[in-house]
Amino acid sequence: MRSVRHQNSVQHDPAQDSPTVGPPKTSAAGMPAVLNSVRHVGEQAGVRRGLPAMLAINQKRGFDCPGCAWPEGDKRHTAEFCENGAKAVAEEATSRALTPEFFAEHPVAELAERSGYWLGQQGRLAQPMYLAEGASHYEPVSWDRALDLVAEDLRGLSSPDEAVFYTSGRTSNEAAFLYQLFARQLGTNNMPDCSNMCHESSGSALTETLGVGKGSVSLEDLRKADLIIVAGQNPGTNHPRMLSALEKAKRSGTRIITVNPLPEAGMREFRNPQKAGGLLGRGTELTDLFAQIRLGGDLTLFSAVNRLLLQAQERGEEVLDRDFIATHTHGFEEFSKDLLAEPDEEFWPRVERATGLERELVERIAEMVTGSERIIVCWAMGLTQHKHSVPTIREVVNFLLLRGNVGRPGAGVCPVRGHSNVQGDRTMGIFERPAEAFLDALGAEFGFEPPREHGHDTVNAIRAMADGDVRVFFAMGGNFVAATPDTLVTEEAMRRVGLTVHVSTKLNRSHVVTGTRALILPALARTDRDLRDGEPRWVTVEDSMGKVHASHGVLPPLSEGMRSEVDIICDLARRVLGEEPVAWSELFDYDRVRDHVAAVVPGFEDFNARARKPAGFTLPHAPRDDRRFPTETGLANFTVNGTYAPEVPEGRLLLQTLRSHDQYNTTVYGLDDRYRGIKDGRRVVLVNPEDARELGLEDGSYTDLVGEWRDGRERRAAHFRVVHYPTARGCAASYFPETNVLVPLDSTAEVSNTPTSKSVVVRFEPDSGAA
Ligand SMILES: Nc1nc2c(c(=O)[nH]1)N[C@H]1C(S)=C(S)[C@@H](COP(=O)(O)OP(=O)(O)OC[C@H]3O[C@@H](n4cnc5c(=O)[nH]c(N)nc54)[C@H](O)[C@@H]3O)O[C@H]1N2
Ligand SMILES: Nc1nc2c(c(=O)[nH]1)N[C@H]1C(S)=C(S)[C@@H](COP(=O)(O)OP(=O)(O)OC[C@H]3O[C@@H](n4cnc5c(=O)[nH]c(N)nc54)[C@H](O)[C@@H]3O)O[C@H]1N2
Ligand SMILES: [Mo]
Repeated sequence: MRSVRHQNSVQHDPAQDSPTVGPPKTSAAGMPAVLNSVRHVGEQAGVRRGLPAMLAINQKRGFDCPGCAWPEGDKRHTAEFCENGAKAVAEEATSRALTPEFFAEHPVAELAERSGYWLGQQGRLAQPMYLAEGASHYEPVSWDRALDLVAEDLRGLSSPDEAVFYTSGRTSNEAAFLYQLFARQLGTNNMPDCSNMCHESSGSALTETLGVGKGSVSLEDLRKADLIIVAGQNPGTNHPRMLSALEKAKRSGTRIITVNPLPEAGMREFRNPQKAGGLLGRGTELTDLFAQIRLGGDLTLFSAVNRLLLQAQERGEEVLDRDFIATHTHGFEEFSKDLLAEPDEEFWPRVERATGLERELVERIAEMVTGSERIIVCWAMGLTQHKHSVPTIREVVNFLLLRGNVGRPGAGVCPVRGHSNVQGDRTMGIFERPAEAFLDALGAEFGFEPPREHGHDTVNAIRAMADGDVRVFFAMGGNFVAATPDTLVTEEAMRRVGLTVHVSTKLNRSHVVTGTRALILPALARTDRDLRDGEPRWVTVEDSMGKVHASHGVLPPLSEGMRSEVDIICDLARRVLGEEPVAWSELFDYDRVRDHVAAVVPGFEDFNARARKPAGFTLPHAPRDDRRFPTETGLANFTVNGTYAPEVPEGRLLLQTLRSHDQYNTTVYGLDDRYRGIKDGRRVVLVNPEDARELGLEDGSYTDLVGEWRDGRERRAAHFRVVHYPTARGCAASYFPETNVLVPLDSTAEVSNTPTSKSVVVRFEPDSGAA
């Protein structure tokens, strides 16, 4: 058997093994957030780079924050950022660069033993590096040679489907558009992206029910809402600027229901760091009602509320928007019949089991709903990463449709996106299952026939790699082997690829667990000034609310060896495909790229002119704009989803894998999770004290987590400190990527195929020791 060390495939430093734990915080932001921002920026970037960067974040002539996809309002503060935005910028704007000497000093085998945190701390990638077959070290290589190497392999494929083109969500619209054009001109739709692991369930559910896979609300709508439900989301850490929007809403009378297994500090009290009062510790209580739900209980909760609404209507209370239902929706009768079929004695015990919530609390939620004219539901990974995520989000849509809460001010769906341009990348065509209309328009604009067969998503790409069917793996950003599930399976799969190529900004695990040969291509990032022939270029991004705007880098790049993503794609594409029918050598000009986008992607007419407006422009959204629903029925669809509770055998808990306050996905900024009271370590598992007592897990003791899945294969994550924590009963929580080793590749959501990162059945075994 392999040693435990190798089973904990995302390596860690023993020095990080002894976290200290204090009580969780009950408020978020305030002065500690500001101090932390300053510390991170100071340590990484210094004053000379750090200060100009901080002043340009989210400003109209500055750059879009590389943190989350939360939109900017029209009025900007001088410092339009949050603590975690500051950390994202500090990480990118660092003044440390990785020299060829660094790679000469550290063999790849040694780098593979380092933690992701350590790798990221070493600095920005600064010149192309090549790992030859059988070599122990990366060596510097010229851009020409690097791109020739990739071109040779791509030209040598027996089918374009032997290549996979992954995308993470920071890529600009311009780069994403060219990247998908390149893959499709080459002849494949193998374009998995981080979205497959993120909001794919939202896209699937919303497209089927409303006809558009995106959110339907604006910042203005949040302020106008009477009720906002925040389910399965931790904005205090992951979308801190959303707290200012919620604070504004509260001030104009909005009520907030929070649905979460964890009492997250950010949803309790917010101390606005942009205001003197907030800095002095005067905060706003955000949550009016907290539903501490069990993991995976949301489908059942929304079904229960919907049933209460239907029953009230039957009693003659006019709680439904009957006009809206009659004019704009399809499937109401079937939905209503199904949800009312069971008698209460059978229905409610199931609700209580699945949600852990009492009937009385669900009834209070229903009362708040009937007392609210305008309702918005916000959600993130707590809703999207379960087996039944798509039915869950469809049921959220049912909930909103019942009272006509789509397509009018102050109401709608608000899936809160992760990466700062993940939504734009999909709009630009990064999708393994592109719409026919998109392919038609693309083919017509450039004069070629795009491939029609669907490509691999993230999970299927890993399967294809494991089967030895992938010869070139190309990643535009991201950290594929660390972000994906079933780490050991994925790493083995990656090692079967012939050539792995990563266009990246920072060193990560995917650079050290590679195919037979590997290339690292260093890219300019959001903060970097992008000059070509002395002329500055700028890109565009789309935020979570469908607003497109410009982003201008401001900092001089650390090294001349970095190139823009667009330049890398164009230079590679012309080597592989020549200049016909796509004139790749002309596409270094971003205005030209935008003209092509305008011709291919609906909503981008006159792109160049509109992107030059300081506030950008908002993409059309048929349900929001005119209550038009471009679904198969031409109406908004009610769907039948039932209820669902994940099965957890005796003596096991359901584990969610989530983010600490000091990380950005696989990028670890630091070792604290301030709001949850954790310091100096990441290998912790949060367990409800009652469950812990039953399982004999003492606070402060160490345990192994063992994943259970029907294939019987052992998945073990060793040496986690038990933390007694007020999470919902039956549930546990721990950080990713350390726990990705436990998420089975085959455990995915129905329809969306998203890994079930928020519901992993685990048992606890005695600590097998520090790695
Ligand atoms: N600073 C920072 N910002 C980020 C990121 C980051 O890593 N760091 N990542 C970005 C990305 S890519 C994304 S997708 C977003 C992620 O944003 P979030 O979705 O907020 O991130 P998670 O940490 O996965 O938190 C999931 C939340 O849902 C709750 N939850 C889990 N399961 C359930 C459930 O079954 N039901 C309910 N009701 N709640 C549940 C958890 O307790 C937790 O509060 O953030 C983006 N922004
Ligand atoms: N268990 C578990 N697994 C999860 C999740 C979970 O909640 N639980 N969440 C999932 C989610 S929501 C997501 S979105 C994925 C994230 O998956 P990914 O997007 O693949 O991962 P990141 O950690 O965001 O990628 C970080 C790397 O991107 C590179 N990078 C950063 N900025 C740029 C840039 O501007 N250009 C280029 N070219 N490269 C750049 C850097 O080299 C950095 O190391 O992870 C998923 N995995
Ligand atoms: Mo994400």
